Amino acid sequence: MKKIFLLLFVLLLLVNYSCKKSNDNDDNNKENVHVCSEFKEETSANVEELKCGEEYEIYKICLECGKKTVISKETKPHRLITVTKAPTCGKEGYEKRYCLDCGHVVYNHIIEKTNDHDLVEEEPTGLENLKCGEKYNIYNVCSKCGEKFVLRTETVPHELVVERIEPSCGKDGYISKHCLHCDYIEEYEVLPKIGEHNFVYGVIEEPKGINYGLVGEKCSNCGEIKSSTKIYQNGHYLHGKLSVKRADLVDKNGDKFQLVGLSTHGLQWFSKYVNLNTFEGIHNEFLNNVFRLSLYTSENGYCECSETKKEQLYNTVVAGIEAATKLDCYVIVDWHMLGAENVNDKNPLYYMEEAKVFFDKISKQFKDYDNVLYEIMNEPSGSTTWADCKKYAETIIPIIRKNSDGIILVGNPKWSADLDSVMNDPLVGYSNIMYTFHFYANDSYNQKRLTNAYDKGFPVFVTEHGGMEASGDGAIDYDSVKKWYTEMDKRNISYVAWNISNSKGSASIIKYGDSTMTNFSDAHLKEWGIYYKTVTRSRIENLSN
Ligand code: IDC
Repeated sequence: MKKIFLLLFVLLLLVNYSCKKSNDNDDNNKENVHVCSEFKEETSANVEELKCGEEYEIYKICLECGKKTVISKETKPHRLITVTKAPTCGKEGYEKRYCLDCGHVVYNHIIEKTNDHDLVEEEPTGLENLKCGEKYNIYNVCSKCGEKFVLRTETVPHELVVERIEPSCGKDGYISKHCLHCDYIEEYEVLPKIGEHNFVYGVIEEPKGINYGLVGEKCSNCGEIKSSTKIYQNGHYLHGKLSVKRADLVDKNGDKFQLVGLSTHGLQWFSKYVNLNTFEGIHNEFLNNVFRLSLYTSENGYCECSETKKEQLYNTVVAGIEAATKLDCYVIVDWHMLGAENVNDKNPLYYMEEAKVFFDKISKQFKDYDNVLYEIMNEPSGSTTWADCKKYAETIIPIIRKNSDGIILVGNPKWSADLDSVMNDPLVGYSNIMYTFHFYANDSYNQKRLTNAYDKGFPVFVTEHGGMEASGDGAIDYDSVKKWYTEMDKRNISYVAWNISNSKGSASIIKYGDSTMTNFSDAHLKEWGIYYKTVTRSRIENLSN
């Protein structure tokens, strides 16, 4: 630029000089010699519109004569700028000089990337989709630029486990070290079989306290268990066939033995509770060792229903015996004559023909079951005398005895609460006979009648009782019922509570309307059920002490 100004200055001097020179001549040539003195400047093109590098001239034009004199020749210059972009670890930078107008690049220096990555090893993902032996890469990833670099290649390993199957009789065992995920086996060793099985039936595990034990077939060589069932301290497996020794019920070893349990309600109404699952649910909670099956004779019961219904009722008794047996329990088949609606049924003689057929059939069918007890008349009442009961008993007992030596439970007048009349004229000539006694603790039953009978050597069995009124309803008289339990327990007298059902009345253990079939936890039970559970459980809990 300076140069251009200097040039312009010199040119101006020269022009001035030439104009002066002309002026000098003016004296001689005054009229026709013009001297340029005022000028304007112009360019040969609009510089704004020119492209970089295009040339133009600057003129000086005399304002008087219009004489155009070139002052200078110019070139439109670039408008150059320099931009820089710093490099990063993964990307080059640059310094670039170029023209803002035409884009002409003067230079573009690439600046090397810095390569100072901040590398972090990446956790491999998706390994679960790979098979053993497949390869996968572990990457390093730059936390700044995200660039990934293979760090190493790895192989999906086997997950080895050692499995040991003991040899048994007739079957090799093995130790195998193999992969959990594929067929790869690293080591395999055969453990040769140990002779042949020798299954022996017996106790596999003793019951302890309220915990059950196991009985079944176990191989004496290898210990393999083929089949097993639960047994209980108070159960049939350990106590076996029962018999009567003077006033006492005794077990197979001749030891005093008490049955404590629950009765069903009338099977014509509540057969739904007579099945293995329900009995098991009851048994799990109550730890009872006896169930009583109440086969009502009247009220649409066994003697007052269609043949089809009769067969169903019989099958319900069978199902009840089978279920109780599977649960290591004893079971009472109760000919539940009652006369609640049919007054004739207050006397056992009324349906004696039916009783003969029934007891013959059932005792024959279960002649090999020594856990079945036969209660041949529930509650004679009204005008029924002990003589009537005795006559009936003397008819039925021999029928049962043809098939079974099991315990036979004999009822008596006044709803089986009249043991005095029994004692005056007992049955003679039969073994394993017990007399029943029923009481409802919130009514005036004479406890002495029961305790006296026992104390005088009469075998008695409370096949039905309740803590409430004899109606099967009303409040539980705890003071009274506890006294009954104390007296009975003192004397090894067995007892069964009325009843497993959800019917109305405080005597049924399941809440009215509750539909539970297998869960007999307290939430499903009435006050009576909850309380009686503590009574029955304490029986077996005490056994363990
Ligand atoms: C009751 C039932 C009741 C039924 C009635 C008549 O709880 O739902 O309507 O029998 O069938 C007995 C009887 C027994 C009675 C029970 C309670 O053996 O069948 O059950 N009870 O009244 N003797 C004394 C009381």
